[in-house]
Amino acid sequence: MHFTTLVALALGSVVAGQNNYPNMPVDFLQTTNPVTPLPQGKPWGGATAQNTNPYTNPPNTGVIRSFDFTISRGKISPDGYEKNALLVNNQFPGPLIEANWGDTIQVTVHNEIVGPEEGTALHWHGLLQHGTQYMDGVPGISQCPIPPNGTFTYTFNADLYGTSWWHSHYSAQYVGGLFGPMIIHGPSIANYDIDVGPVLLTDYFHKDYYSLVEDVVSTDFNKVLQPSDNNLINGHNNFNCSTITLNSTAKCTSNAGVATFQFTAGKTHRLRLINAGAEGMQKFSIDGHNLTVIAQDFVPVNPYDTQVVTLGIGQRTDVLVKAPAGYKGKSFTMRSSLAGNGCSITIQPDATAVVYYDTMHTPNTTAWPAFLDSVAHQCANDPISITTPLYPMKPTPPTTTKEIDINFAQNETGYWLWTMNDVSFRANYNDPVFLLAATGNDSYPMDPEWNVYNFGTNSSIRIVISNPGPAAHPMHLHGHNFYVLDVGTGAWDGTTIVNADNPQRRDTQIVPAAGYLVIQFEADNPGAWPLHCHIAWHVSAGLYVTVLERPDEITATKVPSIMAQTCRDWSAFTGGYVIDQIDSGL
Ligand SMILES: *[C@@H]1O[C@H](CO)[C@@H](O)[C@H](O)[C@H]1NC(C)=O
Ligand SMILES: *[C@@H]1O[C@H](CO)[C@@H](O)[C@H](O)[C@H]1NC(C)=O
Ligand SMILES: *[C@@H]1O[C@H](CO)[C@@H](O)[C@H](O)[C@H]1NC(C)=O
Ligand SMILES: *[C@@H]1O[C@H](CO)[C@@H](O)[C@H](O)[C@H]1NC(C)=O
Ligand SMILES: *[C@@H]1O[C@H](CO)[C@@H](O)[C@H](O)[C@H]1NC(C)=O
Ligand SMILES: *[C@@H]1O[C@H](CO)[C@@H](O)[C@H](O)[C@H]1NC(C)=O
Ligand SMILES: *[C@@H]1O[C@H](CO)[C@@H](O)[C@H](O)[C@H]1NC(C)=O
Ligand SMILES: *[C@@H]1O[C@H](CO)[C@@H](O)[C@H](O)[C@H]1NC(C)=O
Ligand SMILES: [Cu+2]
Repeated sequence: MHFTTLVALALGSVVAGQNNYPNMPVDFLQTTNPVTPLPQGKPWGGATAQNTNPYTNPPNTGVIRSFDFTISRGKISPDGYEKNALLVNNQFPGPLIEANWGDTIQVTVHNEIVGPEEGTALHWHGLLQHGTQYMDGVPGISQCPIPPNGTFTYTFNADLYGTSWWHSHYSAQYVGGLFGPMIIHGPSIANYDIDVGPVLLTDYFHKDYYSLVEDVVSTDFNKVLQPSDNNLINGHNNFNCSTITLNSTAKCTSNAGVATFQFTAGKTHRLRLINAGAEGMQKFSIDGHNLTVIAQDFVPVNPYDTQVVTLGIGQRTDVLVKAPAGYKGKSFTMRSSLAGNGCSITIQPDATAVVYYDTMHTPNTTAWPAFLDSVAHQCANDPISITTPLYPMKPTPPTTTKEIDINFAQNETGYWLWTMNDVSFRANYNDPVFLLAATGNDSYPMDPEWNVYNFGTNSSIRIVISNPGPAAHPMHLHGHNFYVLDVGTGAWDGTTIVNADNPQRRDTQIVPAAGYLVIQFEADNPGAWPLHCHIAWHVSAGLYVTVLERPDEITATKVPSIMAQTCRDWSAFTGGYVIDQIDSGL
């Protein structure tokens, strides 16, 4: 046994925590403060969130933001329990990527994963990758994996602005630690004084990701449901080591510490909430403070007030927090809890952090009743009727409508798998769908397991997702912000469009249990775009389709030779090494 005495474990205890992502570096401009324009500053000129279509007019600054990512194995103990992880530059969570709208982001990735070796690929969640799909980072779709000892440089435009994250899309590697926040500064969407930066909300597992995937993709139904062990805010939370059995080599410390955030009384703060977790739906709140929602995913919205924000995995919500002048000297509990009511599977659902003014001390504040109620009962996003994007867009009738049903069943060899229209997806890392399409090879064998939906030259695509089962799913589409036309329980009535003149747009939306989700998007981005559940275990077990959009125009993409070279390198690696692809691959 090895664990230290339990001190300061009570809710809201203040121990040696920290925020990994303090306020923005100075070379990134606060758009709310008038400053002397610099070459890299305010490149969007007179563009505002209200007057500029973000999908047709991204600026081009000519500025390159370079990052160097070395991926390796390492040990971490963010909640006091030591475990093996996959890390970028030995950091957990991974480094912040930060740029201005219109900059070019360049990330050079070195795959130094050994013991055992694994391929990898990094995805930049929510960016459109218009004309650069080969940089989308999805193995078996947009690239071959980066082989062990390989180096690959991602180069892409910061084509939308706001809050997001990057993560590995290779199996469930990101659950093992390969993820981090991404901030793209753009035109002002609201007035605030202080950008507090990213607030990562992540359910947390003590087992390594690989053994979790082995359990989750299983013939044994009892293994499919793997509870998370803890919940973290910016990679911190306390854990009570006495609640688990520890062997002689295990290391566990009970008072690891919580994240802390310094606020200024009388000022308005911007928090960038990100659910970068594996399985759980997060409910976020700060005792004694109201939240004003100003953006959902990469879409600025007309502000609305709330005391609790719901985030499915992959979703982001930017909130403003106005700090009353009278809060000087006080401390408050920040909370993120995994939604109950069958919505998340967890042993320890509650993450806390401390919001303090001037001097930090142990908060003794109580949660909003609305927060407790939402944690207990609301297994869905806020009603979409509440939100309208700042830049209004009205969808036209679609040229095609596809219905897709989600299901969960055993395949012929007894594995419990998720299906979309009865097919459980499985990637072929050696034959990325987009790269095949880009070579104009329309004779390639379209493996039914790739679950490709060819939408031809359709200009507007509607997808009606039916989810009869008992689990909610955060559905994410690459390459687009989709319109959310309707969402709810039961079946869609076939006509209702909520806020028809300006429906919600975002890149991830929760389809509730025993419910439906109707999305629509313009086919303005030729490519082979993943549409999948962002619960790591569900996409591992096949809850995935590829939207093949304007395949005739994909051939115009000038694919750099590094893509073919990476496939040759991957093929050379797999030639001498049998890849144990224990899941769908994504
Ligand atoms: C990667 O490099 C290490 C150290 O140089 C070497 O031991 C290993 O065999 C290499 N792996 C591959 C797949 O080339
Ligand atoms: C930690 O867990 C043990 C065992 O369940 C329990 O007895 C103890 O009260 C817990 N400590 C705290 C501070 O919650
Ligand atoms: C002890 O626990 C640690 C961490 O959970 C694990 O990595 C290790 O394999 C275990 N050792 C034994 C002998 O079971
Ligand atoms: C929160 O909002 C309510 C309703 O608008 C208001 O009465 C209250 O004063 C606000 N509280 C704080 C701390 O801003
Ligand atoms: C916390 O506040 C409650 C009432 O608000 C009070 O009863 C309790 O004594 C306080 N606890 C501490 C440790 O200050
Ligand atoms: C069932 O799924 C498992 C896990 O993906 C796979 O290994 C197996 O080949 C599948 N069986 C059949 C008959 O497709
Ligand atoms: C098309 O791709 C398939 C699968 O990689 C390959 O077998 C076939 O030779 C290709 N056809 C042409 C004409 O390149
Ligand atoms: C539109 O998409 C449907 C699939 O939903 C497809 O069958 C049809 O061929 C497409 N139409 C055109 C003109 O490409
Ligand atoms: Cu799911």
